[in-house]
Amino acid sequence: MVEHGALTVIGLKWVPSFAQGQVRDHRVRWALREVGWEYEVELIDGAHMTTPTYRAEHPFGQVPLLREDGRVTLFESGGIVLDIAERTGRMLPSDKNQRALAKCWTYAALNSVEPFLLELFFADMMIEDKEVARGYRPHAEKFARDRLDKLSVALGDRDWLVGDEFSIADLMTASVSKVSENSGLINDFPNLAAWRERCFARPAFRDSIAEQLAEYERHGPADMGWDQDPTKN
Ligand SMILES: N[C@@H](CCC(=O)N[C@@H](CS)C(=O)NCC(=O)O)C(=O)O
Repeated sequence: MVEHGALTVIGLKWVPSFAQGQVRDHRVRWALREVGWEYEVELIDGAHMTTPTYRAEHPFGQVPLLREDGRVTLFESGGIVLDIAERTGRMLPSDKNQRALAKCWTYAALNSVEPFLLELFFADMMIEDKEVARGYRPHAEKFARDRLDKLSVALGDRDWLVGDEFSIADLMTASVSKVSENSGLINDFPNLAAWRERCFARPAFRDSIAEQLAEYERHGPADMGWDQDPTKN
C-alpha cells in the first residue's frame, strides 16, 4: 500500500454541453480511481483561474490540478497520470521495456495525437467565423484522419496499446480521442472504436465521467461568472 496525502482534484464548475465529458480533469479522476486512491474535488470558476494564487499553482491557469497534503501541487494531465502510475506501480507493464514504451505513448497521446484532433475540434466547434471554419475543416480532417489511421495500424488487433493489460498508454490515448468526439471520426476505424469502448467500459472511467457530469448538472454558466452559455451568443 503506497502512502499518500489527502488529494484534491481541481475541476471546473461548468462547461458548455459540447465540452462536457471532455474536460481533462476526468483523466486525473480516472487514474486515481484505477489505483483506488480517494480524492476530494474542488470546482473553480473562470475568475479564479486568472488569480495570481491560482497561476502560482498552474502556470497556464487551467485545469486539471492535483493538490496533495504534504506534497507539491501537480498540473498537466499527462504529468499527473504518469506520476500516479509511477508512485503506485499500477497502470504500467511490469516488463521494463514495455514500461518505457507505455510512457512514450503517454507523451505521444498528448503530443502526436491530441494536437491534430484539437484542430478538427476547433474547426467544428471553436472558430467563430464559420466561413473560415468551413475552409479550414478539410485540412483539419485530413490531418486528424491521418493520425487516427496511424494509431489504428499501431494498435492492430491487440486489446491494449502496450503489453497485455490496460495501461496509462490506453488511458491517455483513449481520453485524447474524446477531443474529436463531435466529429465521429473514430468510428471509421473499427479496431480503434472497439479498443476505446474497452477503455471506456472500465468502472473507473465511467464513474469519473459520471461524477464530472453530475457536477455540471448542478451548475450553470453563471457559476463560471458568465452571463450566459458562451456558445449561445
Ligand atoms: N495540456 C493541458 C491542457 C489543459 C486544458 O486545456 N484544460 C482546459 C480544460 S480541458 C482548460 O482549463 N481550459 C480553460 C482555459 O484554458 O482557460 C493538460 O492536458 O492538462
